Amino acid sequence: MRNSIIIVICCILLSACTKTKSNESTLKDALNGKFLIGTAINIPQTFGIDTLGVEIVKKQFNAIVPENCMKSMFLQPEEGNFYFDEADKYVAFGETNNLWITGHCLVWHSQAPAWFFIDENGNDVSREVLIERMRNHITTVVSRYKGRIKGWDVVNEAIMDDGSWRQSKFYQIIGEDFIPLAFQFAHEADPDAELYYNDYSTAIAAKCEGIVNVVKTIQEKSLRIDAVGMQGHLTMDFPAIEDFEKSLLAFSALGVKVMITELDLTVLPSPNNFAGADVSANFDFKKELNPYSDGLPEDIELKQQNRYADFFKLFLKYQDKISRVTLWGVTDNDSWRNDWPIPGRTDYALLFDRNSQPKPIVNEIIQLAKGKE
Ligand code: 9MR
Repeated sequence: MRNSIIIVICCILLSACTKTKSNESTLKDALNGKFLIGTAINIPQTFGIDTLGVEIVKKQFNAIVPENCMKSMFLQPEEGNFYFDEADKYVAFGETNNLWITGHCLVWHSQAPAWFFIDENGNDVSREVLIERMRNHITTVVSRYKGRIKGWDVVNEAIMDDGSWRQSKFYQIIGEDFIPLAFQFAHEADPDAELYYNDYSTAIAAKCEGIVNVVKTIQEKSLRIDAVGMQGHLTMDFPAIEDFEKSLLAFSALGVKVMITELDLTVLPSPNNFAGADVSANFDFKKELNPYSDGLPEDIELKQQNRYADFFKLFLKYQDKISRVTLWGVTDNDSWRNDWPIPGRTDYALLFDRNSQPKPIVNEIIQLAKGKE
């Protein structure tokens, strides 16, 4: 008799647990109908080697972007020799798992192969040659994934923090026109694909204004542009959320969607208050700049959680203007923040920890999305 009572109690407890489990929400379920929730994926995830990472992607996210494998130095390391193995695998991963697939990025001053800008003598190519190389690269890549890649970061990071033009080879050789031309070529290759301009530190007013002008130029030429990607490489004190909000509204007022791309939040001290995401920045390693190598203190974890929550509250407030929010990596292990702008640090920038477990912020976002906070 006693045994059967114990068995009944166990059964009730078990069923209660199972019930809680099956009621457990995920990011993509909770945010369904508001905006897509995406993540960058790396090569081990693309190839299914990082099985825990892949599980998180499938369970929690409904959109992906390739962290590296579609940059031009990887796709076309030598003129005319395209290497698509990893990009093909990336697109197949997205299709198999029913994810919104973004391509990143067609035109970027960084991670472009050196040959792109020079002739056989090492001199800068002419404007005509560079336009032709840009057309060929964009056309080849976009046509290959026509109808499969749903949106492209066409131009990445062309404006400086002060609003001026970045003196990239694209700008120096072609002039301001390189942006509308890139959008034109991408649209010609896949008229149904969404096209985006993507940049970091967009909350800086001058930079925001520079980007607004870029978008207007594209629109004045009646070219397609669907969204501005506000890269969300946040620090604990940059940017002020009010500034982020102002920029979000300025972009939205142009009649395009806003996407929060590349979201992560470093908890590490910035050397010389450095912020942004300029990949060429590099500072020497110092022990005091790597304070959490043995674990993150609870108070810092909570501060980070609150700051993440504040940003998600903002995203939810403007869900009608935002089409996608994408994290720049799955777990803290994957994050580029561990190696930038100082190599070899231990950062905690993402939503899932080094053991592939969701941090408390994941549930908080879910509750916020359900309107429970
Ligand atoms: O996270 C990416 C890192 O692994 C690469 O080494 C780096 C250079 O290609 O690019 C990082 O991703 C960048 C993105 O493509 C564009 N915006 C800034 C991102 C962080 O640097």
